[in-house]
Amino acid sequence: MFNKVLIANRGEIALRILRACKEMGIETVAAHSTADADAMHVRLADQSVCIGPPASRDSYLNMHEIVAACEITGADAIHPGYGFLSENAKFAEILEAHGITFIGPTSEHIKTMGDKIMAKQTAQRLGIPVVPGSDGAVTEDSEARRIAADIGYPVIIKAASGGGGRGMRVVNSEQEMEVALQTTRTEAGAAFGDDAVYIEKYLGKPRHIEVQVMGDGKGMGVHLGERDCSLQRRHQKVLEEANSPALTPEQRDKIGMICANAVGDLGYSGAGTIEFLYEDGEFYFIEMNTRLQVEHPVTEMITRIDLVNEQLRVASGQEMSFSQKDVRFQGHAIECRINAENARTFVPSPGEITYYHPPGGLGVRVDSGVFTGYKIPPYYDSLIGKLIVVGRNRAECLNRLRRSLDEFVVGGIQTTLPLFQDLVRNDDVIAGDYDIHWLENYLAQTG
Ligand code: MV4
Repeated sequence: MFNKVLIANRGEIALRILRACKEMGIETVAAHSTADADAMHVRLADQSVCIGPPASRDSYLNMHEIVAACEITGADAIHPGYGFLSENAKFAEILEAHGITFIGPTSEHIKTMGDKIMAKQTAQRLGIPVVPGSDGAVTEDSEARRIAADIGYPVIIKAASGGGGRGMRVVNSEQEMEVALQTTRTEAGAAFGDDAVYIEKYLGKPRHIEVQVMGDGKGMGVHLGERDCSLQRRHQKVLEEANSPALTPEQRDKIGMICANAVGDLGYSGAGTIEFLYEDGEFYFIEMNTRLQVEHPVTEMITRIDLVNEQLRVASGQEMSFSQKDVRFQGHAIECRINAENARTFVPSPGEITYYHPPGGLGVRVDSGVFTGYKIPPYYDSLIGKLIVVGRNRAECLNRLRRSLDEFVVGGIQTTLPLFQDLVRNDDVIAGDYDIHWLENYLAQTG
């Protein structure tokens, strides 16, 4: 196992990683920007190193400063968290060259999954169901029209280097194809330096369901069930739950085992998430994320497996602490992302938290780094914490979530807590009856 891990991230996830390290007797180094000198994880870490000014590109994205911080402190591994350098193949490659362990998959696996065309071809080869569409990149109008006529309109054009909702365009008829193809290519070239695009059948009312996987890098893969992340706004997830209210145990086992076997065959190492659109009882692969995700706690709450602990084990060459037969899904968990934003306009609300009272009690977990007197800097993502609630079933989970939200007080700034107060009392949310467009429609209707 590692002696010392450098945490190349900030906020709640930096604290989450620090906690796992502490429980495993691993020393920690917090690599932080000047704006985060007073952060909770910096105070709790064994050592801290300032890696630059507030702007992310000069600190949390500054590979050379981070490698230098590693060498100064003698850290033998880096945990990248999510965002920032977590899916940067070049960073993983640099660390490989420096003999520092990147806590995540190989740079090759990151590269493959970062290219959405390669990712889809790899998924298909491994037996994962994919969305019908072009076999690889499409360059000619005639080819695009032939494929679209074949699968039927509407179709969606996606940039190979896009992902997470960037570089996509829906095409409703053949007349729109030429302009749409040209525009998407040009935009992709400008945004990603790669104008390769591909075509898929457009699914109109899917759910977003993702499967948590882990590989040991030696051919063993496991799945930890799925999360339903359909409640989102502008490709930002708002509320996530495990299990998905839409799946039966048989469906879970089937898609889960397909993913577990695929990850094993790939020789994948560490935690990953295989994202699907789910419509009319069918799964369609869209992307694979090669990092720990924001919403990983809902999986932890229903499996009682510490995903960061397992990442550290696998990255250091140990076996995972469990195998597939040990995985049991018990109860139901929901996560609410608490952002420092106005709950209706989503305008960021940085500043001083003058009062902070998180909820507690049975089945309640709050992952956050904030406290009374903490000043939220304006330079980063507005996520300030996550409320995660677990119950023996979905109804109990929702009751517990309602009372937890009633207890949660954050003063001095605006947060998204009032939105959740409304959502947990909505009939569709209570019934689990929503797709990826539900929240945006709800927000448009309720003003
Ligand atoms: C789609 C789709 C419909 N059909 N692909 C958006 C993010 C990116 N990961 C994939 N996305 C979509 N791909 C096909 N063939 C609809 C979306 C989509 C979406 C997906 C997941 C969660 C929220 C979404 C919101 C709008 C569109």
